[in-house]
Amino acid sequence: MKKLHSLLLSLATLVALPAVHAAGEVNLFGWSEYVPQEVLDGFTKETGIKVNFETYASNEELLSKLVAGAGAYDIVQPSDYTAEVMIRRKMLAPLDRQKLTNLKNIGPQYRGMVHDPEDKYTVPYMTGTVGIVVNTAVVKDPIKGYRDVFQPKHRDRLVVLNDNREIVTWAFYALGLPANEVTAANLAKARPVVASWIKLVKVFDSDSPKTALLNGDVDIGIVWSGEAAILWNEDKKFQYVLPAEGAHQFVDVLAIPTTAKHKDEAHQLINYILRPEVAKLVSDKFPYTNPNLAARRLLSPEQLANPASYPQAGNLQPFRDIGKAAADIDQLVTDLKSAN
Ligand code: SPD
Repeated sequence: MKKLHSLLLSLATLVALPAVHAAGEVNLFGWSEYVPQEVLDGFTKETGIKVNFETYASNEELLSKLVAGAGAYDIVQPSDYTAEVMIRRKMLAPLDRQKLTNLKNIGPQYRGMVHDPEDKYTVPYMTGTVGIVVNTAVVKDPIKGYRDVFQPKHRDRLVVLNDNREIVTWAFYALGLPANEVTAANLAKARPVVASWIKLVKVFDSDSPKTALLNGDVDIGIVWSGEAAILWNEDKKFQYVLPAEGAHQFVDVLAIPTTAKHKDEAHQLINYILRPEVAKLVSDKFPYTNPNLAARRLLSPEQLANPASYPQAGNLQPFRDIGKAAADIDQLVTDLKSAN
């Protein structure tokens, strides 16, 4: 009888094997054009853990898909202000610091930031700015800020991010309004400005705004700094300008949703990405500002001299959680785009 029992136990272990295999995967939901496939392949090669990777192009898309597919994602990559929203809504799990031994590589200036003051839920992945790219072979006038970009003479020569919060905030900056004071009165002031700007845009693209510039379809863009850095690497005629009126500085983070089913694997992947040589691969492919100072030490002087990746100065401001006003921004831009 004892023998039969132990046989049954061993059989049960065998039957349970697929469950062990199922734990050997991790579902990453990240920004498009941001996580090199070779990083994920390197992790799988070393650990045997399969990485399923889905992408999004805006924080709003991340939030809605995460709510709809709760449990489907183990790591997400929100921007700082969206992480703030997720922490408030209890959508993020506290991180186990003991499993994140490489956290020490993140620079002190990127720790204890306003979106996660105790570094309880988030790990900085990449930081960057939103600025203007000018094809200086074509555009000879000085472009210093948003009002220089959105001029009738540039109609159909512009690409901008397809990001409602960004677009409305550019109008706030141009009007001298604080970026995070999204009141009904301020939105009413921004509305005619955004309406006139939208009419001039040829391409709205958050995934790869560089493409329209590279193809020569447009001459000026308002884009993520990493996109601008790639353009500058391609051709020095693509100059990056941080708008004088103010520019958005973001920190995109890695975090684990409370609903994640593979939290241990998620910690392993985050810790892997925090390795200097792995974080360097991210910079090589997507040259944003790397908050991993140990990785930065591995970059070439040319990489560090890229003015879009590592800008010298600027009037930089972070976005904050603005609660329900985010929906008002979406409504405003959706209305104006459909009226266009
Ligand atoms: N393709 C990667 C883009 C990353 C942009 N993150 C910043 C978003 C701020 N709204």
